[in-house]
Amino acid sequence: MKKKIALIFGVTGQDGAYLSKFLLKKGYTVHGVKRRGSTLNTYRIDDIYSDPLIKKNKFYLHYGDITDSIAVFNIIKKINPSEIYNLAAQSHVAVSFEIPEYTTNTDALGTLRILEAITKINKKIKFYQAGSSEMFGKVVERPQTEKTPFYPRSPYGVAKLYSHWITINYRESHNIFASNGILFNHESPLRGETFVTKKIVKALCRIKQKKQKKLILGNLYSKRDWGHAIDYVEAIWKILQHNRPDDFVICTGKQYSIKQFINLVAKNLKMKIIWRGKGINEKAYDRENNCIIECNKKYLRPAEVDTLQGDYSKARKKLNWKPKIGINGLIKDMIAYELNLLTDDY
Ligand code: NAP
Ligand code: F7E
Repeated sequence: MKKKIALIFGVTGQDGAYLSKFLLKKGYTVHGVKRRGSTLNTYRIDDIYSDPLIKKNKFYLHYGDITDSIAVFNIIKKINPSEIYNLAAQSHVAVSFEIPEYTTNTDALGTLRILEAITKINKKIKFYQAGSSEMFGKVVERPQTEKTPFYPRSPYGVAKLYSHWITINYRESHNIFASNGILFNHESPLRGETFVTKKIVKALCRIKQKKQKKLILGNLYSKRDWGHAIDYVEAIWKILQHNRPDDFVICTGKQYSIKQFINLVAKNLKMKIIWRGKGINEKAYDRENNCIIECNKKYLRPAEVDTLQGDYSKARKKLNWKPKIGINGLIKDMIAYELNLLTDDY
């Protein structure tokens, strides 16, 4: 079999870390692109990275930024990978309202830069684009499939939609193997700290151990179709191993509100919580009547995505993929990680 070389943009993120480990296990040589920062941003991949001079596995890092066309071109030319995974993005929906131009440069034009480099360097390189259920936004049907019309509700969603269509356009006009994953929310112990699931799990673990008093959230009633990142990186890989380039919805088919997610986390932690009040004044109290969760307008978005629920029938049929970890497995994994950190903290 020909040696497989993967190049991952966004290697330091949640999915980048899980995908790197998955591909290394499959025998790939993995190259990742990371941004230079004044602080270290490699904590999610430190366990697989080792000094190039004492290398144990085939994992290499390169400095780069997908807002920089020259860097993108030079890295692809130098590595000449068999597969490119574009996971790099300003991925926070709320933040995209504050920095829409930067979000567009990264999440939309970044994709164009990679695709254009592929057409100039080697049209045989396979390309994966990390699309999002945020493109469905104000959903026009339920559940959402590959055929559901898009209606993005944020600069992030709009930028991802550009990437979705430019990927299809390069596939059709340049005849390259370019595929879109349309991934619904997926979480894990490695999820960024400002996303709602991680915020909830971390805070409730800390509150239970009396290391924090309160958690402040925004909208408790939006609904999401949450899966585990471990399952979703397998789907990402399968998308590029399919016999032809195509687009796939990846999800669990189940949805929960933020409030239901909180209740499930509390139940797993054996914490009793009582809800009182309505709207922005809704609060949760513990057994001793201390307020442990409240809402603040600061965390509401200018436009919300109220409900997401996908249908993964196409991925099941064509990729033989289905999610293995349900919401309770996900929550247990996230809680175990946080409690372990708190133990290390003593
Ligand atoms: P994440 O944890 O936020 O990781 C994003 C990665 O992109 C990080 O490695 C980040 O680097 C990098 N990045 C950001 N801006 C960049 C730039 N200008 N140049 C190069 N790299 C840059 O996101 P994730 O949850 O792993 O998601 C992976 C991808 O899937 C993203 O494109 C996201 O939009 C998309 N997606 C995610 C979900 C989800 O639920 N997780 C669902 C659908 C789609 P730093 O570490 O330096 O910040
Ligand atoms: O918000 C509500 C918030 O930021 C989920 C990204 O990975 O998935 C993610 O985007 C919901 C929203 O994820 C807080 O209003 C309430 O309705 O965890 P989130 P997201 O916006 O769904 C998609 C598929 C992606 O592609 C994105 O990259 O939770 N919510 N209170 C809150 N959200 C946050 N972040 N913080 C709160 O305090």
